[in-house]
Amino acid sequence: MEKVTLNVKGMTCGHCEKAVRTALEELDGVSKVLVHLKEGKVDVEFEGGKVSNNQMKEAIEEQGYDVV
Ligand SMILES: [Cu+2]
Repeated sequence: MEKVTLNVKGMTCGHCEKAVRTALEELDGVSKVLVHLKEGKVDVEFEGGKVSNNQMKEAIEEQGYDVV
């Protein structure tokens, strides 16, 4: 299992948190998502061969948030 912390811009409330968390959880290979709303950070645990950082970035961006 691998871990990454993504810096996500634009999350302001519980709705944003849920949108980002759900988008990531729907990706095959993602096992755990922890959103730190105030810090604008998202911890992700995932299976390295199954999902890439780029896929996570795209899933978040599709929800309208920026990964920096
Ligand atoms: Cu919001």
